[in-house]
Amino acid sequence: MEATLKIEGMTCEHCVRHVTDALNEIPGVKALRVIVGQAIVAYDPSQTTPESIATALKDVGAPGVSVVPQLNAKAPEQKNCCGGH
Ligand SMILES: [Cu+2]
Repeated sequence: MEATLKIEGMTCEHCVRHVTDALNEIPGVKALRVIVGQAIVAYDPSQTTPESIATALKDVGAPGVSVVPQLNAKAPEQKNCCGGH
């Protein structure tokens, strides 16, 4: 699963590295792309949730972390054109 996290309090590349390291230390989480203000992560839903990732980031000093709702979260269901059965 992937999640997009909006992160307040990041201002420079140092913050990016700090957040990236923190993400990669969370069991089941891999930082895919981290930029100032935002992180995209891959996570194992059996080990963690976006909410607990956000909590972990707050613990390492990112003051405001919110999980961006995945607008396309339902896409993988792939209902077929006749409405399924
Ligand atoms: Cu910084």
